[in-house]
Amino acid sequence: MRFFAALRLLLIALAALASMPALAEDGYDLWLRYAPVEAPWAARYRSAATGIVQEGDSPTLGAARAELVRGLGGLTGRAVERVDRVRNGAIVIGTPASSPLIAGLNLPLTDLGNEGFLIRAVRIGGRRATVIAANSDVGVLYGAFRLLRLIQTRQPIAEIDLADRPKAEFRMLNHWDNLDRSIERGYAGLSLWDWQTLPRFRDPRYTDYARANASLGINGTVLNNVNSNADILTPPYLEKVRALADVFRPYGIRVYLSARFSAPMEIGGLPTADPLDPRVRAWWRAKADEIYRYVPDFGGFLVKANSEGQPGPQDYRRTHADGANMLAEAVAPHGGIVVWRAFVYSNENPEDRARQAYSEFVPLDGRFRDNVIVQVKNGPIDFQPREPFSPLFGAMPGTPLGMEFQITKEYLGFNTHLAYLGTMWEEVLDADTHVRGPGSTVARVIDGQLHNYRHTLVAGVANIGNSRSWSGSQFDQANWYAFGRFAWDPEASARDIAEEWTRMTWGNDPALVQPIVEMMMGSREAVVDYMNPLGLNHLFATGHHYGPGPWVDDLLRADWNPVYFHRADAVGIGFDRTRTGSNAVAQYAPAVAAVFGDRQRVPERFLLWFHHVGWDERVGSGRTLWDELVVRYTQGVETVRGMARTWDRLAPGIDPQRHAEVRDFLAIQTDEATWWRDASIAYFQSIARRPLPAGYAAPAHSLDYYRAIRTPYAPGH
Ligand code: BDP
Repeated sequence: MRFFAALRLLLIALAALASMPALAEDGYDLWLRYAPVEAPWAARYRSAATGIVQEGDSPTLGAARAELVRGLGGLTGRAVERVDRVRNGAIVIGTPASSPLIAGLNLPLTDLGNEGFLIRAVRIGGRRATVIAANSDVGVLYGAFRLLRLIQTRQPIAEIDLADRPKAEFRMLNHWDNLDRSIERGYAGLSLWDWQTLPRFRDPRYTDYARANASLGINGTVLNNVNSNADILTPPYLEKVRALADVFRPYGIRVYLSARFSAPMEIGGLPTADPLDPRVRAWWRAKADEIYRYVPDFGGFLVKANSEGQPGPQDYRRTHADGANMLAEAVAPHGGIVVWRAFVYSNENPEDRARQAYSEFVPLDGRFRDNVIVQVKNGPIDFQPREPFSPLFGAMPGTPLGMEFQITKEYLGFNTHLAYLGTMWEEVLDADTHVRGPGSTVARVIDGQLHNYRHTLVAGVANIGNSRSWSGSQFDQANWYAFGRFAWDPEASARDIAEEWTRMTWGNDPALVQPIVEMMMGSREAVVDYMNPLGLNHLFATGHHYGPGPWVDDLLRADWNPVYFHRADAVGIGFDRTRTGSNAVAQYAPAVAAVFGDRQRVPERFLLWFHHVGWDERVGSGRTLWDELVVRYTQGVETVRGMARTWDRLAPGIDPQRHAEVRDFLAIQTDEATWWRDASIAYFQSIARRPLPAGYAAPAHSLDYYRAIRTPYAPGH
């Protein structure tokens, strides 16, 4: 009797343990947690993963195998080792060149390019096996990560036959990291790159960083800030850059550097940086040769020139093409590329800031060397919570244009606000430029289909630092993840990506997956609502961009002031960019311009981006514009409260440390969303001079109170 009672207790205790979420996760493992698969699936996956056959060897094949050993071991709860010959359930990895077994299978690999892969269930000598085959070792690595993802998200693999390849050639992170390890617009701690202890000490995190990127197919990383320091190009730093490149190479990741245009003067002792001066050209050629001696597969340069005070070719009355081509000529013999940013605007130029990049770059179409890519921010202004797509997309058929997304949430609540950016990027990529008729989406510009670009690029400003969770918050990991997935496939679905990430990061229980995905899918719209509804933008506090500052009107440059962007007056609010205003609409294809330029047809989400609208004019809901603004601001806060409630309910299924962090961040977000709502309503009400709609609470404080808030130590600045 006592025995059975004790047994019962033991069983209850075991059951409790089994149903308890894994303890003490802090997010370090990202979406590569490889937590054990639950019962019905475990047996299936075990029988399809009994050992790994790898013929031939290379650092990259070794990395692929190591990931499979680690991942399959964790997922199946049983050691999966390298084996010498094919047995039932073996996983065979390699290329036709490295593996006679794979060569003998005559697999259809020709269409997979250099980085694609094939995963297929086959029989080898009568035994069941799964092959991961590719034309290159890095393709095999990507295939290994894909197989693991399928298991992590509980997909059947017994009959698998899956081929995939990336749609963009360059899939690149841009780190805005400084040499003192501060990060411009970084909210996740210090830079991962510990320049002080490099090159000797290679922090194991560098390898985990590479693994995470390779799991998404990210194949390039720019190590330093676009507001760059020429010292990165000097030998002591090139030694350190080499060490990082050596760690990343097996994972298919090339290193790039942001080049300071005036470097020939600062570290080269020349009196000029004029791109047409032969001494300057010779200096850059020699510098490129030197860099390639350190890093033979160096990717090339990223350049921010003549933008926000950075030096550039226009200092010498040369064009962006002159500047880019000089650098392109220097790296061309080594197979490098130059990524030249189109984020330019000038104070002397009174033209609407939304028009300036187009005005400067379109006349240069076709004038760039063939190893130059022009990198364009998604919208015409600057990474705002919502912008229409940049009119440059579709307007430069003779110049490869790359996409620049901002993963770090400078304008969407730093690391504390839960905002899934997949929906924002999908909105931009799906937007139809109409330049070659309907269906000319931005995605098809970017992946080169539309204009047959010789190079294609998707870049993202990284949100990665040395915080334990890498991104400064659990949910910001989803943005790193989504960026990588969209870079691989610009036509991917934000919802599918959110679901994948959720399954890998939080668990496969539908009771978790469904509510978390719903939270994510609505989260960015909530930020738009409580910060910048109905097409408003750039209403942030000065410098650090933390919190609202719609009243700011005293900055040096007109187009740094929020009042420049919202143009609220006694009559109404919004920037007239139609023919009666700046006519920025004319930079879009006629079919698009006709919609954006028409007050009746413009999508409401862009209403005040393109139109100055009277406070009492009616909008889609039937309310007046003023009432609608108040409703949207309030709705944004309500959505955040709803996310917090959902999250509380999910506590039993989530490990305590990660759950608590998200819970507390949602509380911060609730406070800050309320701050945004109240401050914005207080300010706009002082101009509109209209009462709040019935049932909507007045701001908690006076306008003066909000105007007096100062936060000089806000991060990232
Ligand atoms: C702005 C950021 C600034 C960057 C700039 C850029 O506030 O820190 O240097 O973008 O992209 O949004 O160059």
